[in-house]
Amino acid sequence: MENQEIARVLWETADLMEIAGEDSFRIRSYRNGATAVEGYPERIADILRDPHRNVTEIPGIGKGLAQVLAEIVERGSCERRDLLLQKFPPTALEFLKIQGLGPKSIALIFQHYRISTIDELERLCQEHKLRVLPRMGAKLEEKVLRSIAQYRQRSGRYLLSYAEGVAAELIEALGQVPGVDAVTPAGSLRRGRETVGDLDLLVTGPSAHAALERFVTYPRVEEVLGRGENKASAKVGREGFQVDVRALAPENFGAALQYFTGSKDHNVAIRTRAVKMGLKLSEYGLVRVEGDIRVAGETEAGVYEALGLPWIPPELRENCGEIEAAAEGRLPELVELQHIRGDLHMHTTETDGRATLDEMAEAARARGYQYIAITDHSKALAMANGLDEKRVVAFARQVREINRNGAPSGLRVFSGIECDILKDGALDLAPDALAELDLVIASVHSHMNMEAAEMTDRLMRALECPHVRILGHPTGRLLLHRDPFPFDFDRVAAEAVRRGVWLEINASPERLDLHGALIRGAKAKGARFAISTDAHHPKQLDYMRYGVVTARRGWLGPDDILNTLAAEPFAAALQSRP
Ligand code: DGT
Ligand code: CA
Ligand code: CA
Ligand code: ZN
Repeated sequence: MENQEIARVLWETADLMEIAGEDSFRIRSYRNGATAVEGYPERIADILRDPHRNVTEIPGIGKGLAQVLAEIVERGSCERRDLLLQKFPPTALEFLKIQGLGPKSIALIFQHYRISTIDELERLCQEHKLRVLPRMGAKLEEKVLRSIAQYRQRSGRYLLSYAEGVAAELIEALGQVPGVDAVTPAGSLRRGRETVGDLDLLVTGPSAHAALERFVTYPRVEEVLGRGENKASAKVGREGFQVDVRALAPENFGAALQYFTGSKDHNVAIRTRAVKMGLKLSEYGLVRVEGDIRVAGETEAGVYEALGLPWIPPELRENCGEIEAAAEGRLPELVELQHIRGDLHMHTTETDGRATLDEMAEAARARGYQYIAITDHSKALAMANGLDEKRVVAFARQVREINRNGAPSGLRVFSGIECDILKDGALDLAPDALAELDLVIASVHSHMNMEAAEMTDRLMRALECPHVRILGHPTGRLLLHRDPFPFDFDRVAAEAVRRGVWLEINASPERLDLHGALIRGAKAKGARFAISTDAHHPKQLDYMRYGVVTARRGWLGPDDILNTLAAEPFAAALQSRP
C-alpha cells in the first residue's frame, strides 16, 4: 500500500469524525498524521514490516496513530472509520466534496433527512427542504445546487501529482519486461494539465505486447476494463484511476505519440493542416495522399517537420495559437526546471511547516539553489501559530545574523512572510514590521465567498501596501475541491504590474495557482512572476517541477520569472519596487 493511499484513509476518517462532531484535537491529530505520511520519503508499509523500526520515529505519528497505520496497511481501513461508516451512509464522504457544505451542516442534514446520494441532496435543495433547517436558507440551497454541478464536472479527475506517481510506478514495472525498450506517458499528463482524467502509456520494443500481459496482472490493478491485441485498459488502485496502455511498432511511435498526446483540439487543427498540404495524418503515420507514400511517423519531430513546423512542446498543444506561432517561427523559449535558482515560498516549524529553517535550507542547497525565502504565516492564521510583529522582527534579525555568519548550507536566506490579506484588504501585520523583512507575500486565506466586486477591491487595497512584493496563490483555488474565488483578475493583474508586484505561480499540486491561461493573459499585460512551492516539508521543494510545467503552459520563458535570477540580481530586484 502506497503512502498516498494510507493518507487518504486518514483524511477520510478525520472528515467522518468531524461530521460526528468528535473532539477537534483528535481530528487534528489524524490530519497531521495524514500530512506526515503523505510527505514521508519512505514507504510506511516497509517501515511497519521492519522489526527493527517503529513508525513513531516519524514526526506527527504517536502511539495511537501507529496502531491505526498498521491496521490500514493490513486491511485498508481502521476501526474508527468502520464505526463511523456504519453510523453515516458511505456517501457521507462525497457530501464533504460539495463546496459550501461543512461537516456541521452535513450532520444536521443527516439528523433530519434519510438521504445517502448527491442526487437526493440535489432534490432536497430543489424542493426547498434545506431552508427549514436551523441556520440554513435559500441562499445556501442555491449555492449547494451550483456546487453539485461543479462537483459532477470535476469528479473522475485526479491531481497531476497523483497521475505522475501511478505513471512512474507502471513505467518501472512494465519497463522491466524483457524486450520492452521504453514506456512513454502521453495524454494530458504529458501536456502537464493540472488534473488528469485517465493515464495514457505507450510501450515500444520487440516484446511490447508482453507488457500488456504484465499490466493486466499487475497487483494494483483492481479491474480490467478491456484487453485487445494492441491495447489494454484497467482501473488501478483503490481510487479506480483508469490507465490505457498501448503497444506500438517502432515505425509508428512518433505518429502515435503525437496522436495520443493530444489535445484533441490540437490534433484536429494539425490534421486540417495536413489535409491542406495533401497529407493524411493518423496514429500510424503521415501519408501523402497522392501515390499513398508514407512521409513520416517514426519520430514526433519528423511528423511536425513534414507538416512544415518545428516540434511543439506538449504543454502548448491546446490549440490556443501554438500552431500559428510555430508556422511563423515565433514559438516562445520556455522556462525549464534547471533555470530556477531559488524557492520563494516555504513554511517551517515556526508555523505549520514540518522542518526547521536549517533543514529547509539544506534541502534547497541539495537541489542546487542559490537562495531561498522563508515565508511563514502571519498571526491571523492562529491555528497555524502565525507570526505577530514581535516574532517577525526577531526572525528578520535572526536571518540577518545567519547571512552575516554565512549560512551553514552556503545558501543565501531571505527573510519573508506570507502575510494574510484581511477581509477589508488591510494586511495582517503593521508596516514597520513588514519593512524589516526582505520579501512580503500577501495571500488570501479567509472570507473567500465575497462578491466579485468586493474581492477585487480587497486585493487592490492589499497591493497598495508598499512592502508587498508577491501576490500569493492569486485565485485561491484548491484543485478538485474549491473553485477560484470570483474577482476581476484583469484589473488586479494590471494593478500588480503598475505597482511592481509579482504574481505567484504556486507549485503545490493541490493549487497550481495561477494556471496557464491566466498566466498568459497576465504576461500580455506586462506581469512578472515567481514560481514557488509553498513547501511545508523539505521533500515538497520537489513540487517546483509542477510550477515550471504550469508556467510553460502559460508560455513563459526564463526572463518572465524572477527566481531564475542569480542571487545578486535577485536581491537587487527585491529592493526595487517602483
Ligand atoms: P484526460 O484523459 O481527460 O485528462 O485528457 P487526454 O487529453 O489525455 O484525453 P484522452 O485520454 O481521452 O485521449 C488521449 C489523447 O488521444 C487525446 O489528447 C487526443 C487523442 N484522442 C483520443 N480520442 C480522440 C478523438 O476522438 N479524436 C482525436 N482527434 N483525438 C483523440
Ligand atoms: Ca488521458
Ligand atoms: Ca485515455
Ligand atoms: Zn498560503
